[in-house]
Amino acid sequence: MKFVSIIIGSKSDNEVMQECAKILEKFSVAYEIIVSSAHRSPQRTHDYVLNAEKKGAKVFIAAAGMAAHLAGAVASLTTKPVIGVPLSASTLGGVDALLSTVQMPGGMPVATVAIGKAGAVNSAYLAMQILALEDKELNVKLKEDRVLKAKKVETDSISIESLI
Ligand code: RP5
Repeated sequence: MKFVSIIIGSKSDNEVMQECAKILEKFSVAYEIIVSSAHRSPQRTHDYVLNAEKKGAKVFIAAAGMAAHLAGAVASLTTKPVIGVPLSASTLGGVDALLSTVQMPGGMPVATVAIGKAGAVNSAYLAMQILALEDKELNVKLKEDRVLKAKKVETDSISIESLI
């Protein structure tokens, strides 16, 4: 079965990454979420990625904080698209994870999104946009979502004008 694989570096990353899971659920996209660390459990990460690909993972989302090598490690194990979510888990506020995740060498891409909650949400949307290349029904849902977002901007503008 086709699904999105979400790997988080620690249980402490789960709360933010539930924002990603919520969006996938809203669009009825199958996913699984596991804890596996590039540093603390490299063998588990290795075995999981190979197995997940065999089971039908089409896109990987890897989220980690601090010296966040998880997305890069996942990218080294698969040619499926890997989305990296840098998380704020230290006094550096996620900039450490951002640089660790985004600065991949040429030929080993990690599509890196924003730090924290916005990145978690965008990782879900980006994963769905990738799946939607071959899934017309999902593509329609994503287009409808954009229409709703545009309508919301219009509604918000009206309430601001009425305050003047
Ligand atoms: C990273 O270190 C994890 O992704 C997490 O964001 C951070 C801190 O992990 P814990 O010490 O909370 O397990 O590997």
